[in-house]
Amino acid sequence: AAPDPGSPVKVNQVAYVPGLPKQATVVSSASAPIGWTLRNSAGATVAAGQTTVKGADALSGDSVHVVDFSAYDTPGNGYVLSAGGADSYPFDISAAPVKQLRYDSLAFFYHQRSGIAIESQYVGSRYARPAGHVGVAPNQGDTSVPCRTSCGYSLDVRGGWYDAGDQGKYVVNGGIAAWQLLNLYERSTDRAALGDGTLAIPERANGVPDVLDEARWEVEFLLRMQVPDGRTDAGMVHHKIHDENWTGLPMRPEADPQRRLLSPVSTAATLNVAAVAAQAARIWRTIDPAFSARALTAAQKAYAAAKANPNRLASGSDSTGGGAYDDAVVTDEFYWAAAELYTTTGTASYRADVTGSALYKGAGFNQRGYDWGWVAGLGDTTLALIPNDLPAADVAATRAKFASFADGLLSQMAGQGYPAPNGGTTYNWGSDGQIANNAAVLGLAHDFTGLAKYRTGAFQALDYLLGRNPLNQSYIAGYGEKAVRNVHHRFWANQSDASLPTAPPGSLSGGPNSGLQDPVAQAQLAGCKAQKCFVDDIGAYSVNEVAVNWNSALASLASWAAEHTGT
Ligand code: 9MR
Repeated sequence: AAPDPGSPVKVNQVAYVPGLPKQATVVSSASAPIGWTLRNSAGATVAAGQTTVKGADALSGDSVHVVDFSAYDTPGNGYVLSAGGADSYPFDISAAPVKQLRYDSLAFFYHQRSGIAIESQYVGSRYARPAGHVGVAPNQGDTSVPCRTSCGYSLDVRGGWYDAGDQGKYVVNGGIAAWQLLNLYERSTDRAALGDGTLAIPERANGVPDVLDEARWEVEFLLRMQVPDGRTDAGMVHHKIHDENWTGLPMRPEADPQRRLLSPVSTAATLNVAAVAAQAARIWRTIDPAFSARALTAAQKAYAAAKANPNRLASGSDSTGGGAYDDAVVTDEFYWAAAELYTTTGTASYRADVTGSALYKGAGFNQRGYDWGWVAGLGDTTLALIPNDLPAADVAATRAKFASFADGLLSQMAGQGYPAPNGGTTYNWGSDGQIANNAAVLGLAHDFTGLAKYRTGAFQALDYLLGRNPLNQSYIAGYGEKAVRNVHHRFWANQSDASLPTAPPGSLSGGPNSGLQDPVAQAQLAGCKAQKCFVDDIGAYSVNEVAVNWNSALASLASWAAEHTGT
């Protein structure tokens, strides 16, 4: 059976932000406006009005009306919106939850750490677990990992973050996630809010901003994936490391008995490390000069190796025991890596590679936004944000692309009953991650232009993720009355084993996927409209997994939103 769509009155179940637009969607086939009321927690009606008829909505198949209660702006808890005889879930008018979401979305990464005990003093006893994959039986990794196809060496690739609900570690995905954490720090207007002591992690009193400590956990792993000097392919980077065969579910990380193997090097992974290590080199220049220098050396070696090996594509059939993350086009990776190296070093050869790229001046965005397989927008973001010596007109042209991409998103959203910045009438695997990423671009467009419409669009995306959608589903664990619980995860597997926890607060589900690429989704969701192709079931991995690159997108959006509440 398809999931229950719940009340016809769909709201952001968590909070609308004071001073910003507040809209909800009502499922109704009435051809004329209907009345709505807003009640406070004492049951008193504090606002009332008429809906706007929107009609048939392609992404949901619903007939919808829109409620705009922006004029009511009194902070408080437990508001309920009613229309057509039905009540919404209760919600707040408050900036506090979005500020908390910044921290909870970042906390996800400590939970996902490999190679270190997750301690109850930071996460509580339910989420604590011993270190995974440090060579302690039954684990067979990750301290001396051989290659899947023989390479004559083993690497110590401990650490980093587990990718998702599986325990693989994939360079192209971990790299963009680390980049987003570093980028949200680079672009923050309130770095004190990201400083030391702001996250519950072991490094919370080391004098370094915690978001940087968290990202460094992954960067150190990425550097370990590089082929050492003196070996064939020195400087290139292995695409990924994961189990020889898929493990069952549940499977605590420390209990995983599978052999762990390195996949071959790839040009994409090599350029990904070049980009992220170059970004790290500039961020740690004064914080830790030795780490900065080590990162820069690795980045430059990686870039040179990739230029010498421009066509080492990861195999699409290397998907036993882990995802393939194959990518046939690496011009975007070359552009991104050159942009980071140039921004960090100012070196003429990197500059020439940036300005000579067909992607230069912001041809970088497409429907995939910031995606592990399409990274040009990451290069654009750095060139648009971080001071460099490029002509001012070129920087302006790059910035203008953010606004034009954002305009396209806003015009799509204007036609939708449940506005979400995701192009097309089908939704892809990880649509929630794409929505968060595109919303973060709306945020940048706002910052570059000062235009309020982009800020409105970015907050509307949060409304969608927090419940203003056809299934009344909050896709962020711990946020909202009907929040995801049973994400596809080997440790947060409460649905399979009651002794294990559900997903911790701030974890973002992958979200609706028209492709229905798992048996549970296929059995329950056949024929679904894009925004309804979702079920909160642990077996439904193509719609309800979590992943570092989706949570980094959410963290980027939440960090921006926390700084744009105006309160
Ligand atoms: O996010 C990935 C998505 O873009 C692909 O379409 C999908 C199928 O190849 O794989 C997704 O990544 C998964 C990876 O392969 C294995 N770990 C979990 C990832 C998130 O579901």
